[in-house]
Amino acid sequence: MWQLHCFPLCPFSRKVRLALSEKGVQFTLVRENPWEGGDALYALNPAGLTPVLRDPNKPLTLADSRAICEYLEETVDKAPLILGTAAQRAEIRRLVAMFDEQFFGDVTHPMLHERMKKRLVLRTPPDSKLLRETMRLAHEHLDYIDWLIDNRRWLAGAQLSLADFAAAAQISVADYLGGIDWAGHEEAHGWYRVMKSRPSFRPLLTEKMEGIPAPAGYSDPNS
Ligand SMILES: N[C@@H](CCC(=O)N[C@@H](CS)C(=O)NCC(=O)O)C(=O)O
Repeated sequence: MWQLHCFPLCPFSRKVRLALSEKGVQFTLVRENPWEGGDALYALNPAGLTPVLRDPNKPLTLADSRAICEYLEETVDKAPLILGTAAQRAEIRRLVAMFDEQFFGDVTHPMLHERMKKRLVLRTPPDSKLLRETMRLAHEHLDYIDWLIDNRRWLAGAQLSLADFAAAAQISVADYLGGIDWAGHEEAHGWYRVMKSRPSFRPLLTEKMEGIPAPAGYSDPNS
């Protein structure tokens, strides 16, 4: 069976977990703390990053969430997530890249640093000025999701796609860390409630990161 090396608040691992579940692929979780720089993770992925997806029986080791999702798309027929015409697939990939890079850089990464790493590893208080700027940038990203949902059924078009899972994975981590304020974002909030209510999302929402409690409403699909 596949083993996914990850930690609960890794947004890229969450995207892979959602893709695996949507496609009905069985997997188990193997806990990694990439910030510890352990040799075992570097042996699996020379970049030292999670996620890594490994099948010890084949043996086959895949690293980088986009490479992993593309592999799953090419090898599992069920529930295509990069679908449609070439232009539609390009739009899905554009949005996946945007959430993986811009949203992560502007919002998820600073939230993880300020509210997870400083608490668990560095043992220093968060920088409130930086957190305010992160929340401001989160609003800009949510404005764009509002616009997409005003104009499309799902983020990339008429079909549910990997773009929705990439975005929801990033938002779910930022939300766990208190970085999402839905005020003024009815469209984005409605879309996220639908994503949260999918069976593939349930295991993510009930999982906890030790030492960091999730805020009220985080795991409630109606909230
Ligand atoms: N492009 C990579 C990014 C992976 C990544 O940045 N993973 C983070 C965790 S969210 C990591 O392992 N960071 C190393 C650290 O925290 O020291 C992917 O899509 O898989």
